[in-house]
Parts: sequence; structure tokens; C-alpha cells
Amino acid sequence: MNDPRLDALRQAVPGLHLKTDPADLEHYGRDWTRRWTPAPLAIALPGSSDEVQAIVRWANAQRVALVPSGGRTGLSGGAVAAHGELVVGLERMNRVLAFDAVDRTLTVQPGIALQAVHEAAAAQGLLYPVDFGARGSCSIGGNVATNAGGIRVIRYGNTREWIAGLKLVTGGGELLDLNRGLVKNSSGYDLRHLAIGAEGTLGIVVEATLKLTDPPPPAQTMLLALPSFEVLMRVFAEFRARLRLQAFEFLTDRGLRHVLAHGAGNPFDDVHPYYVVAEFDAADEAQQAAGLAAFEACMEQGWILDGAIAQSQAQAQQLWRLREGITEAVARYRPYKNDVAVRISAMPAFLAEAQALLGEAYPRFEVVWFGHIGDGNLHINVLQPDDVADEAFMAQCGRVTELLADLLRRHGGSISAEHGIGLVKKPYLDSTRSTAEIAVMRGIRGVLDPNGVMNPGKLFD
Ligand code: 2HG
Ligand code: ZN
Repeated sequence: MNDPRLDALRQAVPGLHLKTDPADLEHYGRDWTRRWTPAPLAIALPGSSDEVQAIVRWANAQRVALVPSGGRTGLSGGAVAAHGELVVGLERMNRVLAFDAVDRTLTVQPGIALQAVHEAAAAQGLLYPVDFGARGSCSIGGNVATNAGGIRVIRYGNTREWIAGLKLVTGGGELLDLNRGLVKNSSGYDLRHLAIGAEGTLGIVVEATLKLTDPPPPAQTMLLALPSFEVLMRVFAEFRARLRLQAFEFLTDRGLRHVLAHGAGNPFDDVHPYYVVAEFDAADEAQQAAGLAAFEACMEQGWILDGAIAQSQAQAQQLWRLREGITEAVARYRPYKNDVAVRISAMPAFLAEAQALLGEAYPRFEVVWFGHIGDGNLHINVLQPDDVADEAFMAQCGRVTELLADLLRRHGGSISAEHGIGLVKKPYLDSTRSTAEIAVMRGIRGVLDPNGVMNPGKLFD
């Protein structure tokens, strides 16, 4: 291709890996939302921070928009390139750069997969505790960009808690070395935390120093069958009071039906309205007995209708598949995804109102609920029926999300708990952030990205 801007890029970054084949534009231009038609200008695969910096400077000179790109497992369209942008794919920058045993940190490049980080930490006898189903495909750069959460937030918090340092090439082309692995640093604005969750609108993360911790004690994994959400919350309170939880995740019978249809095995004979995968410390006999006692106490109350207790790692994995397999199992319906948060205490009331709202609003669409109880984070997947056209489906989902956003506003919740705003949730940002807050965010974006080259059109306009 003879685009003069690309000729200038080749000159500015000699030896840069550039892809312009239609199949590559298609592949790198879309993410897991699969709702936009990819149309990037080209794909750049830099191999170093210097190359990233040179790309950003070129983008400023040429006024070309950049889309930072990791595993593209995002569910909000944050990595979509549909308007002639240059995709900056970070997959070649995927190395572990350093491990420090005293600091207990791992310094990595942004394109490294989350699972590779887990393995590198485990090789040192330590744990990087952020974890979720896309671990094999998602990259740390994207985790930072969305402040990714996942299945262990109840114990360890979000990605934000585990970032000891970041190197960021800002939209203006400056390389900032933020916090440098310090534990304490009371020296003004912590710019590291601005970059975390910015969805690539302030700059490109070129290096991250991750905190590590002790590996968790051996865990007990249970699958619980429950009659109602109110009871589920009671079981949660009981388990949390008695045990050290590592995870407490829920799904409904619908979610279960989809994962079973997708090949998972069902430990129960009967169908139940709600299910929980609970995992907690079970290092010794006392902790194992406490787990059993909590389970039996809830059984006696009639709260738990049925239960399966994993007897091996393999069985634990089978139980986890029932929860973690949902996204993949429903993917063929190209779901419209809501990823909402309310305070944990507000969950039962919110859920009841949201269920009533969605039941009425989507008489023809199947809605699959699941999520992270301990974090107040609910995933609502609206499945697109085969006989409903894309446009009609998205229009209806958009209208209903307006109503959901109003409900969230009333409950003081958030339109995105962990997936980010991207393109999908951009129209509803004001349900979570005030006008004054958005104005401040816009001002910050203007300072770090004065020419608006960093992921324009995402998060807010
Ligand atoms: C999960 O918790 C992920 O499994 C994906 O956040 C949620 O597919 C979804 O809506
Ligand atoms: Zn989730």
C-alpha cells in the first residue's frame, strides 16, 4: 500500500513490523464484541518502547489516531479500530524483564499474557493474584487499561492494587516512569492510577511492574445450588463470616444450561434457580472442617438445596468450568453485555428491580445473569436470537440499557464494573460519572493527549 502516511511511518521507525493485508486488518481491528466492521489503516507491531514512542510522535505529526491493542478480549469495544486508525499491537513486547525477590515484583512488557505472568510468578514461588477466564489470551497492558477485575477480587482486589510501577508513553509522546516500584510515595498526584483504567486514552503502557504475593493456601472448591437470590446473599454472609474466601461466584440455571450444552458435566440431577462456585482456604483439617460446618449449617437452614464438593484439582476445575465457561458458551449468540456494579448491600434490591425491568423489556430475548457476588458485580448477557437482525437487536438493547442506567443511577452503581466503557457503554457514562467529573476527565485527556490521537471515540468524545 502506498499511503504516504505509512511511508512516513516507515521512515520514522526503520524496521517497524507493519501489516496491511486485509486479513490482518480484519483480525487486529476487532475485539470480542464483534459488533463493528474493522477498518484500520494498518497494524504496527513495535518491538520496544523506543518504537512505541516514535509511532506516537509520528501519529501526532500526521494526526493519525492510534488504537493500542493487546489480546483484544475486551467486551466493550475499547480495542476496536473501525475508522482508519493505526492499531498498535503489543504482542511482540511480551517478555518478563525482571524479577526482584526483595521487592517481590515482576517487571513485564505489556503484551505478555496474564497466564504467562501467573507462570512466571509461580516459578518464583509467588502469586500474581488477578485472575479470570480470558487469562490465556488477554494481556497485561489491556488488564491495566481496563483495571481488570475477575474471580479473585473478593480476596485480592482489582488490577489497580497490583501495579507498583508503570512506564507510559503519553499521547503527546513523552515517556513517563511512574512510581518506579515504590511502596510509599506521597509526592503528589499518582499518575500511575490515572493510566490504570484509562482504556488507552492517555497513552500506551510500555512496561508494568507487578506486585506479587504469597501463593494462597490449598483451597476447597464447592458448587452450591440455591433457591433464590435472597438466600444466596445469606449463604454469602455465612460463608464470609466463617471462612477465608478466595472466590464466591454465581450463575443461574440459564447460564448452567448453556455451559452444559457446550460440553461441561453437571454434578446435579435436578435443576435449581441459582448456583454458586465458592472457594476458600482449606490448608489444614481445622479449615476443612470449618468449610464443611458452614456448608452443613446452610443446608440445615434449607438455604442450600444441593452441593458438590471437589475432591481433587481436576474436579475443582470441572466446577469452575460451569462458571468460567459461560462467556464462551453464549458467544455464538453475540450477546449484548452489561457489566454493572452496585454496592454489595444493594445487590438484592437492584437485582429484583433489574430482573423485572429486563423481563418486561426483553420478552423475546434470552437474558443470562452471572457474576461476582463479593464485588457487587453482575454480568447481564442478552442473547441475540437468530431471527432478529443486528440493527433491531442493538437498538432494543440500547433502549433498555438507558433504563438500566437510570436504575443504576438510583442505586449509586456503575455501568461498568470491570470491562470498561469503550464504545459499547459510552452513551451511558453519565449514569456513573457526573458532568463535573467528565469535564475533569476531558481536561486530563487534553493534557496527556493534546492532539487527540489516543484511542479517540472511546470512553467519551
Ligand atoms: C466473567 O466474569 C467475565 O466471566 C466475562 O467478566 C463476563 O461474558 C461476560 O459478560
Ligand atoms: Zn467478570
